[in-house]
Amino acid sequence: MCGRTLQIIVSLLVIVAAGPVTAQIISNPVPAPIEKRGLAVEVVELARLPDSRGIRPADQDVKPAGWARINYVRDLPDGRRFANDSRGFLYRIDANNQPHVYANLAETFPRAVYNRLSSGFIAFVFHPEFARNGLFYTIHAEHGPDNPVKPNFIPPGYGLKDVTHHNIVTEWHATNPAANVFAGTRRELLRTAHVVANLTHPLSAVEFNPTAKPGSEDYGLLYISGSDHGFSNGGGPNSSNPAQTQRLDSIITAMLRIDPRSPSVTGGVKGLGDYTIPMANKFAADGDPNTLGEIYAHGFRNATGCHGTSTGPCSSATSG
Ligand SMILES: [Ca+2]
Repeated sequence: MCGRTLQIIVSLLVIVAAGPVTAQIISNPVPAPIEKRGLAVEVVELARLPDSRGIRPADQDVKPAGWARINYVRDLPDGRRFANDSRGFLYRIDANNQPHVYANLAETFPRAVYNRLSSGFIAFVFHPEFARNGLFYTIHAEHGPDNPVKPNFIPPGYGLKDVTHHNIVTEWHATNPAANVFAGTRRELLRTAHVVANLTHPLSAVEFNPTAKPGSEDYGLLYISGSDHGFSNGGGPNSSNPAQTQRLDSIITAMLRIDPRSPSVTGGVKGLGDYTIPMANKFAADGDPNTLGEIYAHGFRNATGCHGTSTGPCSSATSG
């Protein structure tokens, strides 16, 4: 009896021990233990963005008491520093840490929606060759109903009548990249639709791989987000819909990697929007028209961006 019990316990231990090995689907990219080496981080107040409280009604502002709503701070190689207030302003912060409006997205996009934590003017990034080509990229969100612009992508099975919000990726072209106030043109790259009640988990990041060098495969390719467009918990009858999150004919939960140049310029393959599919992407060259070529990785609920590292072009954390 005692022997059988021991045998059962040993069998269970073997199963328990084998569990993590069989469940492991990726290798640990940082196998060595993390060592503490005495580094410390000191936080110093450098700049304060202008007070943007009250620029719109309280019910259209997710945090009306917040002085400003900063999402990103980016530095250009020429030394200029920029930060965005998601209420719709891109600021240049001068050498004395004083902010100046570089571009006014609140004025440019009157249909923008500001009532969620990630909303309004959500993200921006400069092209690695901004000094020469004057290109930078933004994400903002708009109200869907009565919007005169049609999305490039609506989740499969839904139609225009279901669309609640739009997620928009825009390319801006500064005529003079050295100018301290934006003047130039812009072009819409991609517009995707939410069909859940709230603007939950919108497109929220645009990034270039900062470690990519000119001539390398990843150079000049734009990474976008990794978002379930609220299908986990965005509210209303269309949320809590796991079937929407596991398809390769859809960008729901997908991090995208695109060549932001129009196919009319590159002569390459057009994506959902006005950009070119990089043929190095896994689903671009798989010979399957039902898998979207702009998908770089998928399965994200709400990725927090895509950051170049020494171990690869992109590392990201996802919440939830
Ligand atoms: Ca494909």
